Amino acid sequence: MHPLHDDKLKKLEERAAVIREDIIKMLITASSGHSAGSLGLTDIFTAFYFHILNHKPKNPNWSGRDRLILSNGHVCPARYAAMAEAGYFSKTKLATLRKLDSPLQGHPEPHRLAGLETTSGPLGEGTSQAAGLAYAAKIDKAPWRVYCILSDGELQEGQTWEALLFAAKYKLNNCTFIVDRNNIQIEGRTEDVMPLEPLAKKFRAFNFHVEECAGNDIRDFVNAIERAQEITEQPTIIIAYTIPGRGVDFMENKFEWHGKTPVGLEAKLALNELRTLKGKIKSEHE
Ligand SMILES: Cc1ncc(C[n+]2csc(CCOP(=O)(O)OP(=O)(O)O)c2C)c(N)n1
Ligand SMILES: [Mg+2]
Repeated sequence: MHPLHDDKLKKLEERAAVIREDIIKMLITASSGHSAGSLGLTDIFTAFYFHILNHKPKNPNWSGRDRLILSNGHVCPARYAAMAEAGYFSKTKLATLRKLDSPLQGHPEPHRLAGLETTSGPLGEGTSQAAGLAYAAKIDKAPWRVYCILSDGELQEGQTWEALLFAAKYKLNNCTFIVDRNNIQIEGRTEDVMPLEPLAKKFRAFNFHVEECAGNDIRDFVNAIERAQEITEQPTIIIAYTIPGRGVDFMENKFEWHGKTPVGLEAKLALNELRTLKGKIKSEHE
C-alpha cells in the first residue's frame, strides 16, 4: 500500500461525500434498505476501494486481487456505491437497487455482480468464509490479502467466535478483520440487547492483535490497516468505531434507522444535508 499523502486524503474525503449522496439516492429510489450501517461504513469502503485494495475494477475477477469479504451484507448499498464510483459498473445501475433481476440485490449476490466475493445476509458467516479463504491462500502462498468487514451485531453469533478461534490457531496474518463498532443493531443498542464490552480484551484473549480506530476518519483507519499488515505472528482485528447514519443528523446513532429509508420530507432533508456536506468538504479543500 502506498503512503496516504494529504492530497490523496482530500480526494478520498470528497469521494466519500459523493458516495454518501449516492447511497441515500439509491435507498430513496428503492424505498427500502439499510441507511444507518451503510452511511456509517462509507469512509471505510472509500478507503478500501480507492487506497487499500489491490484490485482492477475493469477486470473484477483478476486472480491477484485482494479479497474483501462483507459479512454484514445488509450494508451493501455502501459497497455498491463505492464500486460504481471506482468504475466496476455504470452509476446508472445504482437506481436498480433491490429491483427484480438487478445485479444490486438487497443482500449481495456474486453471481449477479462481478467484484463481490460472497453472498451475505445471514449474519455470522462472513468471518468463517474469510478465515477459510485466508487459510487456503496461506497454503497456496498466494500474494493477495483477505479483508473481512463484520458488524458488532454479528458478535452475538457463536459462529463468529468459532471462526476467530480458527484464525488464531492458524495465525492468519494475511487476513485483517474489521468490526463495524457502531453500537447499534436491529432492535436497539448492542449494550442493551447483549453487551459486548470489554471487546478488545475479548479479542486479545482469543490471541488476536487488536487495533482500534475512528472508522469515519479515513486517515485513522488507513493507519490501523498499515499497522495490522506489520503483524506477522497473529491475525489482527480492527475495532472501527463508526457513527451509524453518519452525515445525516437525524439518523446519527439512532438504531431506528438500521433498516429503513427516508421518505417525503425526511428524504429531502437527508439529501440536502449530504449535498451541503459534499460542497463544504470540497470548498474546504480548495
Ligand atoms: C442469522 C441472522 N439472524 C438475524 C438476521 C436479521 N438481521 C439483519 S441485520 C440484523 C442486526 C445486526 O446488527 P448489526 O449488523 O450490528 O446492525 P447495524 O449496525 O447495521 O444496524 C439482524 C438481526 C440475519 N440477517 N441473519
Ligand atoms: Mg451494529
